Amino acid sequence: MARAMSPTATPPAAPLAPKALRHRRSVRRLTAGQAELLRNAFTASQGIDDDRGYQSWAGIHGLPLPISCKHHVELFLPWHRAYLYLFEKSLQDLVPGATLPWWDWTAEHAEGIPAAYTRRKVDGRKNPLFDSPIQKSGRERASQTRTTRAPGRPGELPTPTMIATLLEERDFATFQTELESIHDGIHVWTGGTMGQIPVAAYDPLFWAHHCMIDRVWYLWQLRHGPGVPHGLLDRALAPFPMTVRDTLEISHLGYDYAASTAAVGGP
Ligand SMILES: [Cu+2]
Repeated sequence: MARAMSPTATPPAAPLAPKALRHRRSVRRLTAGQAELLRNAFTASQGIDDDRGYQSWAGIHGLPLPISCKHHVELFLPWHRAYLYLFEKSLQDLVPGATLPWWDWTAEHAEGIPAAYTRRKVDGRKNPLFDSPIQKSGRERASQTRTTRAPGRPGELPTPTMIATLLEERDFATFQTELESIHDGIHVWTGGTMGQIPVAAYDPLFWAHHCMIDRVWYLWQLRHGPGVPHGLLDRALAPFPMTVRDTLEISHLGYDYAASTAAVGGP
């Protein structure tokens, strides 16, 4: 409280108080402090064995069975939005102020995977964004104890023009199918764990990749509105307690995408 309230002033009604939005930012624009929050949150999550921890969250996407993620179906974008939203909340329970950053692979066209994810150590400590263990029940093969990557050449990543063209598409179903196909390409380009759906989400880079996908959907919604066919709105996004309708407005979910030109704003 910065100012004392006069005794006669009416206190503001709580439900009308504006909800503070948490800003997701580009990986390359994180301040040192924001990057540290992110690493601390991943380290904390990776250190928890029960269903609040990283292994459990990663396992929802693929192995252990059932494989819940929605790919190549009409719920691809809403399902992954719910997934990221709830995982991000789990991180914020551990480290308040942590938000998922996006990996803008179009801007990384010349560099490939952002340095925040490729350094083994930061400040003498293990970098939790570099890799992650894969729990026993999550492995496709016994030897698959940790995540790996085998990226292609940076020049093979999508260009900004490809995304600009995609954003002109008016039809949601077409847009979603094309965005998913670009998304598939990044998984394959990254290689290793990310290249295989049953284990992809164990790689910490998965979340930054999907954050970019979610952001591109948001940019599309800014232009074209919700756009999702009516018949989909009440579809459930199992195993999450959410429907497609719940995912349409990101400000209702308490987050926003920071403009890519600045990294300002509170957590
Ligand atoms: Cu994916």
